[in-house]
Amino acid sequence: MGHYKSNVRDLEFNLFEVLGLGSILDTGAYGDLDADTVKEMLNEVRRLAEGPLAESFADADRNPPVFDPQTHTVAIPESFKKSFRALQEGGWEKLGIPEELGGLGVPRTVHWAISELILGAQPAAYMYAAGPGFNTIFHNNGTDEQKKWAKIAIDRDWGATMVLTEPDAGSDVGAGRTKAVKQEDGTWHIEGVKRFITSADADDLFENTIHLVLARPEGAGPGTKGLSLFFVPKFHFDHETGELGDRNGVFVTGVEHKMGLKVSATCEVTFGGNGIPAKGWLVGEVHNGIAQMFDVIENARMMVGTKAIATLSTGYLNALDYAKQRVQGADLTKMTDKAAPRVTITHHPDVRRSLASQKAYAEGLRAIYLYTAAHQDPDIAQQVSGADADLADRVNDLLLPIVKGVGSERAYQYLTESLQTLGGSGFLQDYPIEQYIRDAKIDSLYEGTTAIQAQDFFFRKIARDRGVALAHVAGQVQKFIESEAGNGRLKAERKLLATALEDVQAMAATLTGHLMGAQENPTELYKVGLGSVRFLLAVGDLLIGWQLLRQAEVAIKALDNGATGADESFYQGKVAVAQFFARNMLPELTAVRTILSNLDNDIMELDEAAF
Ligand code: ST9
Ligand code: FAD
Repeated sequence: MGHYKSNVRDLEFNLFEVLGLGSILDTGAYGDLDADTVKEMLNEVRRLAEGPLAESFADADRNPPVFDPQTHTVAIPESFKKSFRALQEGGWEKLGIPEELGGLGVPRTVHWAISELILGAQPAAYMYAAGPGFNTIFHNNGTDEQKKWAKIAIDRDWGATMVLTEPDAGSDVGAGRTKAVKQEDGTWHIEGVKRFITSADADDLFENTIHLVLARPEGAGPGTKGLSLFFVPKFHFDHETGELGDRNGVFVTGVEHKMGLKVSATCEVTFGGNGIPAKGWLVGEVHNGIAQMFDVIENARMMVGTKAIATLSTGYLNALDYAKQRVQGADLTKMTDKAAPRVTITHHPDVRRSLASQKAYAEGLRAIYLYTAAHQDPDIAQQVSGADADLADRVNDLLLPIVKGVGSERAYQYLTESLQTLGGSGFLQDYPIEQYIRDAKIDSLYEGTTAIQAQDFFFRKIARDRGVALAHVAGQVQKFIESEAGNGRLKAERKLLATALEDVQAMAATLTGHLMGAQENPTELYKVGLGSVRFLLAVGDLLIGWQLLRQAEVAIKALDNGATGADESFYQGKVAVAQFFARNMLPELTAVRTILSNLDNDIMELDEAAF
């Protein structure tokens, strides 16, 4: 048995019992795809994930990629390559792309549910498999001619990268100095050094790799708006047939030694500077680089959040498995009886508190990424929240920093609880959790750190949106609060949810007040910066509480309808965990509200020397 423990039952519950995907599929909106086929797909990928994908998880960690500076290549462990090929043979890396490009055209909810299984079992395989997705985005943004290249790249299974970061341009992408020099034939020469580029070399996994690179054309303005997006292949190729030609002047010049996610090669990449120019093509022949790159970033942020949540879920299920078997100590009520029978640790209240917290965040966050995915398809959004296409888009935008920022922070936080459940054994490499923690830490860092997610959430997704998407989601929460959900059994929890909603609305008003105040007094903005991560996490908790209670409502109905056996336990677990979260986590938002309402700039005025 490999390390990975999936939760297909919960995925199916979300898709079919909560989001009602079955009735949409029944309309024929997704061709022949029906609920049974989706369930078969989930189970097929589960087998792949628990078997061939999971198999190389530890080996690829202990034997990370090796860089050869002579050849500018990276050697990836054979065990991992075998896993990757199993993924590719199943064609799963093309799942989410449109049918006309060779994909299956499934709803985004199905795409992300299946992605969770891959990301939980072998996250780096998902990264190396970015080619078809990235090339779809290139296709969408490209000229008619470039669309053909994208199709070639997809058909030939080429790898792909997203290339933004430089030594002096991390969060501040607009500080990038890599330049683009226009050539007489209409192409560009890219010159500069990028760092931290995922999958920039991939051993022999692909015959070619295409890089989507942000660079500044000579004479262009400063900041992100002066950047343009270029298509830079590793090997030139015949633009009609795809046949490979000469090596292009883009070379990997280093590979990082990392804390986790080691088998995902993180590369320094030098454009030009090796005697061969790095030739690139301006994507779409328009200078609109940062907006085009954000098409990639939005998908990658969704991926990172889903990866973190997938890891928390398998961490929790591994901890649960261990807790059910580990015998240690007596029941607390018999603590003075030294001869009392020893019990499994699931009998200890603190272990139960911890397991319930892990379960709540794993399942609550899963519900959130799937609710977000539901707003990536207008027809599904309409059914799920009544949003039209424009509003669905805004809701998706609003929720992406929650999926990414809250998903990564809470996953890392609660994975330490998973480890703690195993006691000292959790610290050992005999169990996967220490690796989960190391592999998941990156999720709060790349694709925009949590601070960046929190600012994006407040300034762009709320203030700039004039609160439209937030009001829509808050309206959905309010509707639930006012409903009779739970048939009398969730009354107290809906009240707790009502308080949490009020708390979050008060926090939003406080931060908005500081934003307005900044017109008069610019340092008021510091208060937004001081409060924004807490606010992001608070909204995350509100939405998790709401989603868990919605699930509890569905579960209560199923129990009332006479669910038995494993189903009965599943639904009981849903009700219990929703109540646990409402009673144990939601009240904390009142304290956060108080903290945010008392923000001051003292810490900003403190001399650096005093830190
Ligand atoms: C990285 C990669 O870390 C790590 C993992 C790689 C894994 C690869 C595999 C992935 C597989 C995924 C599969 C996908 C499958 C796809 C399937 C498809 C079918 N939303 O606020 P301003 C734009 S990579 C949208 O003034 P600053 C917008 O155009 C490195 N657009 O920003 C805007 O103009 P306007 C990741 C947004 O102050 C313009 O930017 N690095 C958004 O100039 C300027 O906006 C980072 O993430 C948005 N949320 O710059 C950097 N925000 O306003 C983090 C901005 O006119 N830093 N735009 O609309 C930031 O995000 C900064 O806030 C900043 C600031 C750079 C945007
Ligand atoms: P910095 O930007 O220097 O941030 C340092 C600290 O300061 C952080 O805590 C941050 O939150 C904080 N901070 C910075 N600016 C602000 C601000 N304005 N407000 C508040 N706080 C702030 N990049 C790519 O282009 N392509 C890739 O494929 C890719 N893959 C990666 C893989 C790995 C393993 C790693 C580690 C990185 C990868 N990156 C990639 C780069 C990644 O996106 C950046 O590391 C990330 O955006 C943060 O930039 P930085 O490391 O320079 O940190």
